[in-house]
Amino acid sequence: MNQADVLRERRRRVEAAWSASGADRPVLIPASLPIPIDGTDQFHEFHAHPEFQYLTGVAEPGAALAWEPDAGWTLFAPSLTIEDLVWMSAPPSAEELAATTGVRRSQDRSELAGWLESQRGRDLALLGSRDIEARAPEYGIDAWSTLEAVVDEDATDRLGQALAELRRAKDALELDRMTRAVDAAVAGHLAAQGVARHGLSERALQIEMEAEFFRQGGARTAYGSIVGSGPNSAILHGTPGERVMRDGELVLIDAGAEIEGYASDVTRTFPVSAEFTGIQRDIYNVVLASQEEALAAAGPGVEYKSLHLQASTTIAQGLVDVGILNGSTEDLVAADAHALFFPHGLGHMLGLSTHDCAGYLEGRVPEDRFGLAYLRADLPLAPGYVVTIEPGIYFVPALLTDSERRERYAEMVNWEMVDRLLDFGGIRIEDDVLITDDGCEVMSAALPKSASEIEAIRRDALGASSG
Ligand SMILES: [Mn+2]
Repeated sequence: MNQADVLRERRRRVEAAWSASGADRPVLIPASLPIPIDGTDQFHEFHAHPEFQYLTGVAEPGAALAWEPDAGWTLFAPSLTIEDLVWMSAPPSAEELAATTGVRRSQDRSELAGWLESQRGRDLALLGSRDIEARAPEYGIDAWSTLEAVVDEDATDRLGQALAELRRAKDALELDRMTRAVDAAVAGHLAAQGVARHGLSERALQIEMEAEFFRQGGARTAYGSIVGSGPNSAILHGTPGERVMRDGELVLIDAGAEIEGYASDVTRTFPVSAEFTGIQRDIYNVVLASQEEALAAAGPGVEYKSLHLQASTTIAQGLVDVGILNGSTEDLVAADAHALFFPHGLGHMLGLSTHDCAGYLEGRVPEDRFGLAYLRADLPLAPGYVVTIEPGIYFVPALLTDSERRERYAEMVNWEMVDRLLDFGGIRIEDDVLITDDGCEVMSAALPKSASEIEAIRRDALGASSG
């Protein structure tokens, strides 16, 4: 696979989609600029705008890509001053960028002002980062307002939507990067499962796991790693702290590496000791069954929302079986009773962003009912899409001690049992899934998830550390 060829083909598809949506004006796609940290001479970690990164395959701060219907693509890349080069490493030259991105007309960014000047009188579509409007001088332009460049917001929306839809299906270069990101995530999770033990802090697990991400080629974590032990495992976006884990508790780790801009996003939950307790195992197996059913059903043409509802039904039935819910699964799901314990969506699109673009089909919006409000994808799946499948069951004290909810669900929930489980924490199992022509491929399948496989890993780990 020649990277520049794949990127050229990617841009050809974008041009075709833009032409089909009536694009007759120039488009500018700034990469975005580093964001200063107030009160210091430092910057936040740089994240290129995903639209720029998708179209060029690179993440150069302060660069911009331009497109004209008649003249095609031009890449403007900044060069640094000698003073800058004392503090920063040199960016790739225009020639080097032409070779990696396949944009033959790659120029120094000092040409950008002239390019904009030559578009005078034509309305622009402005995709990518809009920071250029406020920070024009940092792109080498005097001031946005003196350019007489008028941004056509309708065209910007239309072309942005067309681009987002194309980004759903991943091409060979994207899948190569995502596969490496997922492999690094799997290695990191295994490292954490290999060291966890009574008396260790959440932070210690984070350190071992993230070190492995980096050893495996990760450039950074795809998002702030979530490591929650005991009751903390019920905090959906909890950050690891100094809390020390204890035998009898669960640990939930939701973390992924990022490689060349692409995210992985994997969750496993395991016991601090070598075995799950009885109730932990029962609830674990409910979550696992709902996840495996969704994986078995996922494939082209399948509505993501139907997978979410199917998982909700399985979770409701499982909670009836363990004695936490009462009633028919139909009534429980219709009343959103399952969402007291599964208060998020089944998953999301994955790619350049952890929650990648275009999860909702155009015209669809999130429903405001409790059981669906946090669903981040509502569309029919198609080959090449990468999504996460991540059901969970949690005991979130804030939800479960709320008097209004306890009244509304007085009959449907066994509140005495819930009260005994308020410090249980939570269980989530998440894999990254590529939709194929006839089903799906679990990209993170190398990370075991049956209760017995996890217990075998934990037994090995504890045996090794005590021996
Ligand atoms: Mn996720």
